[in-house]
Amino acid sequence: MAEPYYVTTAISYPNGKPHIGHAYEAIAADVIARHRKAEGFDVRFQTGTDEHGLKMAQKARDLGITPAQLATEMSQHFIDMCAALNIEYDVFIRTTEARHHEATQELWRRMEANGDLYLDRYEGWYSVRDEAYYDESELVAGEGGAKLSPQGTPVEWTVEESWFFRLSKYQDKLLELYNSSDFIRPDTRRNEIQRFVEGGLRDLSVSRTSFDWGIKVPGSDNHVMYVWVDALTNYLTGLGFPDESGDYAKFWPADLHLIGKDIVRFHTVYWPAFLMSAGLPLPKQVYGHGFLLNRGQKESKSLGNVTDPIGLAETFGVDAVRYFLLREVAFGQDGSWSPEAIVTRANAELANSFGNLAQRSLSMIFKNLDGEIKVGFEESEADKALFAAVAEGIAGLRKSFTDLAFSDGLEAWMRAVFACNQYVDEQAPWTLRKTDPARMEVVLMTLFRVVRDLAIAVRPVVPNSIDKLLDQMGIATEARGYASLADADWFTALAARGFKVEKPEGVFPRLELPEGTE
Ligand code: ME8
Repeated sequence: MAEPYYVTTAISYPNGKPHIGHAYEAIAADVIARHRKAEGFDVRFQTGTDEHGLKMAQKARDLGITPAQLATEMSQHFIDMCAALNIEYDVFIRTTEARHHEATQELWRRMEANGDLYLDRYEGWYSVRDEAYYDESELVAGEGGAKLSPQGTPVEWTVEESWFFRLSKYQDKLLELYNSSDFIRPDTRRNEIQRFVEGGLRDLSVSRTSFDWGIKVPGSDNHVMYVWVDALTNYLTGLGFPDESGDYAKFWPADLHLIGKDIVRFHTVYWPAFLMSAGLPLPKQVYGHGFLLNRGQKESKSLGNVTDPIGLAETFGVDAVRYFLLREVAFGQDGSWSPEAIVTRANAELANSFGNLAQRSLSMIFKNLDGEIKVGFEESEADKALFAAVAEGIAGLRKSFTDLAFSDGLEAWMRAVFACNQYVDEQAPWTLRKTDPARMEVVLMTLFRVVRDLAIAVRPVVPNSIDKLLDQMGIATEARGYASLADADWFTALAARGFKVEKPEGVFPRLELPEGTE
């Protein structure tokens, strides 16, 4: 039976439309899910929206609608974004769903049963924008001496009765977790969190009484849970928890929570502590990716540089955007995008290198061999060397993708593409056509085989385009996973069933900068 693999994104606050950061995270998670599927895993991929909390309540009040209306309207934009970006999730969770209230209340009861929840009075700083409590010592001075959170957001002094979670009790266990596993990646984030926890943990305020847009605390009706207790539990809800059979039994603990660097503390301090308290297994890994900037600047409403990811996919094509984001940014670090950078990268690597290789290989087979697949010839040293170079590139891609080093993986793949283009130039099949037609056949068939292999390898990143290409090459949908790379018979089987290459159509168009780009 296939090994299960469970990957999640953060669930987004639908207090506005999705931005490029949401798109980036969804695309990265989607590539991880597709890569694991191609490797043969039984994959579960979950994303969704985080609909409670003060931030949502305040935004709805500003707009003069209810938080439920805001959540429903805005959540749809995230669903639409996923469709536009070809994000193949299994579950899209909304935290306002009844099943999620049930799961979260059950987690609460288990933490309470373990003696980790007590009622007290909270007095301290809260940032609505971060939905986070901060210590006085963590605050920084803003303009005119205003107190700001370490993320630069406004904080307000809050005093209210609150339930507390005994976070302090988990300090040693958390440090042990960080030291004994790859729980937090990359290392920079691990070090950051380790220092924070070593500095000492205070008990955490986990309920609020000053507003009611949230999940009710069991047996304490005037309290709603702190939105992060609610939000983090989504990862269990989507598997059917508190029912611990079925999907939960199969997929929990999660293999990977993919999130951005600003919410690592919630996922690597609070979340494992809640789970330890409730006696549930911990996720295997939390990866905090970097931020995506617009020409080096954070996108914000006040700068007027907020990008609509759906528009981006419409302008450049979804696969060019997906490829660009994973190729350009060293995963884990911050990265920048611009229209020029997308166009340059997509044209150089997708259109001119791989696209051109595929297009000219198929065209020559169509024109010179009447589209026929030929078998039963001797490979020369040059052919063998090319197969080896391609196998090496693909092995590099697979290893790097498993390690979430997407840019390295695509670079290894590109090296193999370059080797193929060099082979075409050196073998010059257009000359062989006149001088040695038998050798030309071998060269063209070698190209057909390596193009198919390279296409399968990069399919998780640019699935639409690759599927169009593989359709033209007669490769069945179920033969597009990495296992097919090891199938020694595919090529003779294709010839045996009389498959012929038709006049090919390019699948990676050359892009132009949209008019009006500065
Ligand atoms: O934090 N570049 O929601 P969110 C890359 N609801 N990633 C970015 C980014 C950027 N410029 N801006 C934000 C929340 N992100 C919570 C999560 S999970 C149980 C609850 C990432 O809508 C951010 O780091 O503010 C997070 O992983 C995701 O987008 C959603 O952010």
